[in-house]
Amino acid sequence: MKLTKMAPRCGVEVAGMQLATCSDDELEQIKQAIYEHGVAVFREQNLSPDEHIAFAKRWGGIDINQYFPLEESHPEIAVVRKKADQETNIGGAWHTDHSYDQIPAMGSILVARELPPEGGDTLFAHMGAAYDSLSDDLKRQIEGLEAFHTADHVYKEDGLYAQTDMGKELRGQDMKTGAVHPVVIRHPQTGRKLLYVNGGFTIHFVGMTREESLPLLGKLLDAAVLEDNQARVQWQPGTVAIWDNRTSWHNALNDYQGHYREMHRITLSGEALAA
Ligand SMILES: O=C(O)CCC(=O)C(=O)O
Ligand SMILES: [Fe+2]
Repeated sequence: MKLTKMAPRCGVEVAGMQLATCSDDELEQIKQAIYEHGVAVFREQNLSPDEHIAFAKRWGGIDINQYFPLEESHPEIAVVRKKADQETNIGGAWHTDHSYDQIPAMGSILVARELPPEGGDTLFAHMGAAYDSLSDDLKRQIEGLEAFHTADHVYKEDGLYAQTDMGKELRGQDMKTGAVHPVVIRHPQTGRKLLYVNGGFTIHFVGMTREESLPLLGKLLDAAVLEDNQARVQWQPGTVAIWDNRTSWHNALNDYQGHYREMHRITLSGEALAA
């Protein structure tokens, strides 16, 4: 097994191993690499849906996504699909998954099933590098601060997705979500300080209105997506990416209009987050 960094501050490419048959020792090494680098890419895996689920179960619990369509014969698998005649994609802005849950998902195992001829890459950004890049003054301002996260404005009946041609595909319009997390968390395994606010689901800081929060939130979001802290996953048939929602954010590029793209996602359970 060989690990190679994808970019100076984010991501790692893992060669010389098959997820379907890896040893416990290899699994442990992969876990640590993902906790540390935020995302790992594995090529030429050709995981069947059953192998996808079996591997996820070796990692830990599976969280069923409440919004995306599920794979009919394997309901543990969410289908992240954009049809050729759809304009909107899933996850096409910087975000981290499930931060609106009190116990957010640890991460996801995303398998490429059908790719457009070109484009459809996914960008990742490292939230430890993002935190490190903040000025001392900003770090002081957010010390001890907490923020409120929800997904209701995104998925509800008249929410952001409902106003697009993705609206009909999604479930869970009547779900109510909301969670408070520290703005700076410590990674549960590595102990590294990570910025934990995102543009998709973070609404306001605790004790401040949305309007009062926006200037500071904007500064943090700008710092979070500095290009120096990013890595880009270019998918190929057989590619699998596994990411850590605490260490990284992601952004699915929507630059393949007129083409079909389908990914299979299993969401891994996480733990409560603390400063
Ligand atoms: O399609 C992708 O590359 C990622 C979409 C996304 O945001 C997700 O599956 O969580
Ligand atoms: Fe996502």
